[in-house]
Amino acid sequence: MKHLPLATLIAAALAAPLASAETLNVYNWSDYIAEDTIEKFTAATGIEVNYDVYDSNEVLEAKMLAGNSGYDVVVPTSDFLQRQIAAGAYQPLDKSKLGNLGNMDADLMEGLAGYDEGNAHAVIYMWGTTGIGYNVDMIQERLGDDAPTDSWSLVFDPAVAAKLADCGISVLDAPTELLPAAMNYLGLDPRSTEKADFEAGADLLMAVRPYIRYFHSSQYISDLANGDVCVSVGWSGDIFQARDRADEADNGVAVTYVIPKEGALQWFDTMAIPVDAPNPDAAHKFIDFVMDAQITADITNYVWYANGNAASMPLVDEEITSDPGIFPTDAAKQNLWASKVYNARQDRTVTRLWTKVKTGQ
Ligand code: SPD
Repeated sequence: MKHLPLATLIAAALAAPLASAETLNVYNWSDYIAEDTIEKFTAATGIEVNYDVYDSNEVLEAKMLAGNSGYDVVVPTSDFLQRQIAAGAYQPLDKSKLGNLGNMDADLMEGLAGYDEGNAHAVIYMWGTTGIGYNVDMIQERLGDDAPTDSWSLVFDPAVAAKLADCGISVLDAPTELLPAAMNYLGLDPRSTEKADFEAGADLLMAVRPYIRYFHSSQYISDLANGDVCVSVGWSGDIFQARDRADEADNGVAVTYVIPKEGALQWFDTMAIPVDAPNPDAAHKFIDFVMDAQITADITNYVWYANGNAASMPLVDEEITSDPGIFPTDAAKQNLWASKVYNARQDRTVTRLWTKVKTGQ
């Protein structure tokens, strides 16, 4: 037998426990978890976590449909979840391993069942709306007291948007959210899948395209907070995070989020386990850990998104539960619409129109 040098044997012995440590690979949206959630999970379970982030359902979907992503837990939005379940991308949850399932809000989970029959594959992580964040002073300076800050006009009316081009309008790079918002503004059904309606929405976006500085789904948090853009079509909690960052920096930037009076998309992000997850057992432990009332409350208190965990609500800061931008009023709820699941043909139409809008050609 070949004799190895002592230093090599010592190095191997030291490395052994690390090599055998259990790991979990999580793929979540950026800016979407409390600072200490992962640390607490590892302390509670001994499972090390590799944590990656994305800011687009399309990016996640490409990985899920290609397979072999290596991820154990991912966070698709409900409409994308449905399409990916149909493609066989997720494994059924083993509910015997999810002792905290009873913490979830029964009504919200029933709503999710419209996308995932019997809640077989996913549980709600967070939910929110897609609306408008704006810099209060910059808008006032440019549009005065008549600024339509409660309306999609702030972005979709070319005469208004033109006046805001210099301070910067950003828009989510999320075609399945922006086209319906534009359609809704035109008085069309935001859940329509008619080609002509998608085209009308795209035409409206083309009319304001010269005034849009960029399309991006995470950069706007810091840009709004720093006063580098003055209007962002964005996700509710992200805008509140921008407001929070500006407050903490004490930089004189005042950011506000509004659900426009014409209505907005309400969406649900969910936790699911890819069909080929390397460590489904650890994935169940992670999902169950997150469903703990205190852990979910900590996440909501940090990221400013509503969650689907009824037991966590008494532990959520009152500043959050009482904010109508996070928990819409009953009146605002009347104008919210749910994500529509597109088939492949509709998806191609939306993708083609979105490319046209983004390139401005
Ligand atoms: N920074 C976290 C953003 C989470 C947004 N989820 C996507 C919702 C899509 N409708």
